[in-house]
Amino acid sequence: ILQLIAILLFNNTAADSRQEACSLIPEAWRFDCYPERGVVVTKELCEARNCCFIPASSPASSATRPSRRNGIPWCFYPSDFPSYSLVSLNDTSLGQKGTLVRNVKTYYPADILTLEVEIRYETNTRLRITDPMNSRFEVPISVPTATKKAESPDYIVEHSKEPFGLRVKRRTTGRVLLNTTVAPLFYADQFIQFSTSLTSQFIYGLGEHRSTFLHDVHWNTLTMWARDVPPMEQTNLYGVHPFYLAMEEGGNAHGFFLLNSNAMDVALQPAPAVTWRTIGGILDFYIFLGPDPGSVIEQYAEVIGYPAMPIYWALGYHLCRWGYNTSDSTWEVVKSMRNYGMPQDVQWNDIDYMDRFMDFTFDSTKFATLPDLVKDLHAHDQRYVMILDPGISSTQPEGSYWPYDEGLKRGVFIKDNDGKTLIGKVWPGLTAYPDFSDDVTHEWWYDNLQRFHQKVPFDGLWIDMNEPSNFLDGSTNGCPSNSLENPPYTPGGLQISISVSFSLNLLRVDRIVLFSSSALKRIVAKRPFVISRSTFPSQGMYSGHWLGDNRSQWKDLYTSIAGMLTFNLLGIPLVGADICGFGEEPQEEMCVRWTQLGAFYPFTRNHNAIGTKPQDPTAFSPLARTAMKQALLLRYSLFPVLYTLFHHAHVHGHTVARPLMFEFPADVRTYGIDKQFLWGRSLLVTPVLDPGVDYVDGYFPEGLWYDYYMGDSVRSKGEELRLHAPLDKINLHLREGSVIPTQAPNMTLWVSSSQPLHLVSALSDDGSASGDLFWDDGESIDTYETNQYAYIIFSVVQVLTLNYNAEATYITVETASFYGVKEKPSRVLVNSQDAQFTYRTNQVRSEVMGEGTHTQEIACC
Ligand code: MIG
Repeated sequence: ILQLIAILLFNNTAADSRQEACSLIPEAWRFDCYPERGVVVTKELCEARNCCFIPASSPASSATRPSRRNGIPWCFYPSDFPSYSLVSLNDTSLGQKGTLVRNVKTYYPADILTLEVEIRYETNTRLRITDPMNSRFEVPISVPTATKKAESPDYIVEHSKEPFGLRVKRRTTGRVLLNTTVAPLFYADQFIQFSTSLTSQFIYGLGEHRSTFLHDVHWNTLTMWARDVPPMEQTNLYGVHPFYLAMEEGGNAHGFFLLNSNAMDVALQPAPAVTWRTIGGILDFYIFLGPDPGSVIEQYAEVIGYPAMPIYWALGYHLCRWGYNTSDSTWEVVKSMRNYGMPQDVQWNDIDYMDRFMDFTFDSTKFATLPDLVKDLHAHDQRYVMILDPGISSTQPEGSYWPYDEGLKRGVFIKDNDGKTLIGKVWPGLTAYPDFSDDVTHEWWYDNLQRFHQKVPFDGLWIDMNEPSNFLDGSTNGCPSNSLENPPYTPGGLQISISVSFSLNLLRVDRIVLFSSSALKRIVAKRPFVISRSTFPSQGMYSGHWLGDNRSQWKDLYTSIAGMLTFNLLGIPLVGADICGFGEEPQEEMCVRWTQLGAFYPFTRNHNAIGTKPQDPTAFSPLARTAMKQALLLRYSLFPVLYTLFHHAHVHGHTVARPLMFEFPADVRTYGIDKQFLWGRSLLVTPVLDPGVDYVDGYFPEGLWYDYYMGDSVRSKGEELRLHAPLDKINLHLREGSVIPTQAPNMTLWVSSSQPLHLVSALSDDGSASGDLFWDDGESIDTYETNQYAYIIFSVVQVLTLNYNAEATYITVETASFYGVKEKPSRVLVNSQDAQFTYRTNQVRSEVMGEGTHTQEIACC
């Protein structure tokens, strides 16, 4: 009996001291030991995992979980939870390689007890940490390979042996950018998990989600698994981007990229810290040292690939809707746009052009005039884009539908576990899914496109439903029953069909986009234009993206800015939301405001769902129409600026639509801004996002800003300013020190881009300014790479000089404005010749024109 009492007492004491150790862990630092959703975690369940169980004191602010476990986990790892130990570490030519061993199994099946870890010092600003076992699935995107260790890295890597953990520090500041010792490492066959502290609560990226630009770290779990679902908060959407950008003190920034395409959760908590939880693949991640936000994105682009240089008309206005119903009614809209002098470069068709929704067909009755419509568009320097879905109808009588027959013959379709073609269901009914990981499929896809192009000479492609979407669960045979279908842990706790059929999702790289892009290159022999709904890192090299099925609501107008900025971080700058909203019907005022904002989406398309009223610009009152036209003309006049920004995205990995914090990283007040943004470094856009107002409040970082239209200056101390914003105006400001090239707008970019330039210089206090222009034929492939372009640097130091990389006599300057000129100059000289000019407060506008003059110098003020 005594013995028994002693044992009980002893046990109690052990339990007490354990409980005490558990309670010492601050709530913000509790790492969830029971992330499975939909389970009510009891003390018993929790303790069966050897974790701490403490009901949390208060619910968290952002409730991301059902039941009482919202926010702060009640079941969390104790500090001595078993993990891996580092048993050896050796130097390699690139860094180090170590062996990790776990002695105690976890509660997930198939723990991998011995691991290798390789630390590669790839460049001075890029560190890669990977597990080089190679026997597991790796994402098939090509990344640069380093051959020798970086000589003077901006980072220091430290490790702890028992339990194993890594710490990465910024050399200059000592700031810890990564610290995996905060929670145990898991590496089971279908459950890989690690955590790290974050440098601050300022974390961005992690697409695709509908959220504010700045993520909330208050117990906010972001799930990643490509899925066809309209944009809603707290759920995984069309694309997968396991990349974040994080701010440090003093305006430094770094990036983190997990190269893994399996379904995963990324759990943010207020410590601040993040937990990565994926159900397959390997551990393979990068850290980019920046040190400013822009260079982080450049370094990320270097790994995933630089965005494509778009064909010029990609930057024009696109008009689309689902439910035009006939080619004639599509044509009517095009004509009506022309009648009103409304800029439009591209007309689109949704699935209604197809014969019973089958790819590579068109409805021979309702869309009988489609080929003529396309011909007419081309005659007006306009372009045509139509939709394609990956699912191929599998139920047509043999001999009547070439894409399926031929696909079967060539064996391009994904098979189920029994080796039969896997059949799902999409718009055309039952469908087979091409296996886009296979090169045979590449040729088959090209053949289909090429054959269709002979009937309808389309110019670009819109790829929808490529998550891939399936209206069935799994297939006509349901889902197979295996461990892939029933993983021990399901990210997001969602019903996510992890069917073998969806190996495409496991591969994740949207090769349908790659194939479409390369086929287009062969068929039209110009820069391919592809817009895709589903995306993965590296896809910016081939396509742009629209933000999916939003609604005609003010809130959607607002969240589109965050979506656009996030995709600019993710290497897909050619992005925009459906202007005026896809679902529901917009009020006129909202559609005007949306068209104004949309004029500054890098990709600007008005698109609308079936069964809703027309919402193209011509469908509204004369007042609204005029305001929309003005916004579109403004965009067209800024085309040289936008085009040049895309050049920098393509060559350097720069963002096009840019968050304010990228230009003002030292100003913490810019960190959360997602109601305003910049084009490049110098154009500040402040749209109206609310109904019934004729003003807008915007934040102006410290400095001198000029009203784009009038040239009036505002000097800001770094403050919010109220701006006048009547219905027909979107506020646009030029940052001091910039020179931008503009053109007289027209109804197509083909016409307007041949106009001479008007240069606008916004002078700093000391009278200086600079800017640039990239110019080429707008459509040939690889003009930069083959040196077929002009590049001009504008700089004002008393005199505006134009520095050409090559003889570019075809670029002419017609006028030049100078904002910030305090007194009327006595003369303005162009190439040393007196030129005509006008002066009004603060502003000189000078005529430059002279037939065939090659402007080199404007001496103004
Ligand atoms: O199941 O093609 O996001 O833009 O209009 C819906 C019809 C399929 C979804 C796309 C949307 C498109 C619609 N598509």
